[in-house]
Amino acid sequence: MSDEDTASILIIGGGGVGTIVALNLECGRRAKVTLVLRSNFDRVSQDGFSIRSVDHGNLTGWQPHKVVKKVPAIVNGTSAFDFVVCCTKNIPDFGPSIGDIVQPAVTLGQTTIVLIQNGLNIELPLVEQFPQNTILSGVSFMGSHELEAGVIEHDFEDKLVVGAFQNVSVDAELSSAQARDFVARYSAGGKTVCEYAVDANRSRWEKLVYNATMNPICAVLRTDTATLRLSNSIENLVRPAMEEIRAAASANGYNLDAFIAQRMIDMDPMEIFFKPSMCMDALKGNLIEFENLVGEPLRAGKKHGVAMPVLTVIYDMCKMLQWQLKATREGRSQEDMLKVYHSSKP
Ligand SMILES: *[C@@H]1O[C@H](CO)[C@@H](O)[C@H](O)[C@H]1NC(C)=O
Ligand SMILES: *[C@@H]1O[C@H](CO)[C@@H](O)[C@H](O)[C@H]1NC(C)=O
Ligand SMILES: *[C@@H]1O[C@H](CO)[C@@H](O)[C@H](O)[C@H]1NC(C)=O
Ligand SMILES: *[C@@H]1O[C@H](CO)[C@@H](O)[C@H](O)[C@H]1NC(C)=O
Ligand SMILES: CC(=O)N[C@H]1CO[C@H](CO)[C@@H](O)[C@@H]1O
Repeated sequence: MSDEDTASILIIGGGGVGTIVALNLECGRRAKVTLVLRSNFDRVSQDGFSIRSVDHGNLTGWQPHKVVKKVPAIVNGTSAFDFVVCCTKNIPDFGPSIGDIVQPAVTLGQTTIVLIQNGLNIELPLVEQFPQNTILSGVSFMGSHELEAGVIEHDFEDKLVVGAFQNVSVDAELSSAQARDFVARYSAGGKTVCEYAVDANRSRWEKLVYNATMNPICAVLRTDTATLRLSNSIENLVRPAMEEIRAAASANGYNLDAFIAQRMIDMDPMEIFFKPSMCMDALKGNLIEFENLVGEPLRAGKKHGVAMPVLTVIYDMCKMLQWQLKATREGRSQEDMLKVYHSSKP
């Protein structure tokens, strides 16, 4: 553990969002950041990051306190880290779980785990795996991506909402104090907006009005949000899907305002023909985050009897798209696929 004023923070994931989170925490001088990199490790450990940021200006050769290639394991039961922050994509239908990824660096009952990821209910598996640790829920509104290894373009201002995820076995006051502490450290540089929220679920639902609808529809069609508007697909497809999310949010205790669908429809300037993140992932052949962005809100709505026919179709389209992406990545042949199909039949 480090002294009171400088927390030792491990950040997992040094892509668009994780790198800016690291940069912002270090610029406040109340955090010493170790950043876990994967594909860009060689490039960054040699030359540092090249960053073009709306909040921080242009930097070349930037590195946090330390970069590492894999999640460091705790030594002799004491964690070197006050916070472990996860900024990776969250794809529960593939690969190791987020809990297993953070696990080596977490001291039970001590380390605070922060998720800065998209989607609903992503905290639940962590609460189950680490019932004695504080889990913080972070919702980021920044726009930032990696153009090539180690080159980051941060073009939409950082705004982060952080709240404690409540669990009976962790003292509520302690966990909200930890949320406020993280917010203070994140705000210390004075270059970004970071807000404490009693309940970050509300921000998650708000984001889903866009991310469970426009985002997957663009991914399935490999198109942009301007094209959805130009082709008159809003009234029969996009808006009804958005209203289903609003109804599901309301059934779960979060009343979103009546104009939120229109705001989300108008959000991206037409001129930029914006392709949302899931579409970019599909175009690059990466897997999509559809379970937490579409599946969870769908299940949460249905649990309360909300009719969600449009979201159900979007969800199944995503399932097919994910299946296609996996088959391509794994180079499965049609013959192999049929073999699996026939052998799984009774
Ligand atoms: C950063 O670099 C870009 C070109 O790469 C330039 O257009 C922009 O003005 C620079 N911004 C600052 C704050 O220096
Ligand atoms: C861990 O504990 C063992 C036994 O107490 C000790 O020999 C070793 O030096 C410790 N390692 C570190 C890195 O502190
Ligand atoms: C807290 O975590 C425990 C252990 O996983 C779980 O049984 C319990 O339901 C959780 N409580 C809340 C309020 O989420
Ligand atoms: C957020 O929603 C989940 C269920 O989806 C619930 O367990 C949790 O208590 C809610 N609120 C907070 C502050 O965590
Ligand atoms: C992962 C994801 O879907 N992110 C998108 C969520 O919505 C914002 C806009 O609110 C997009 O910028 C992200 O790409």
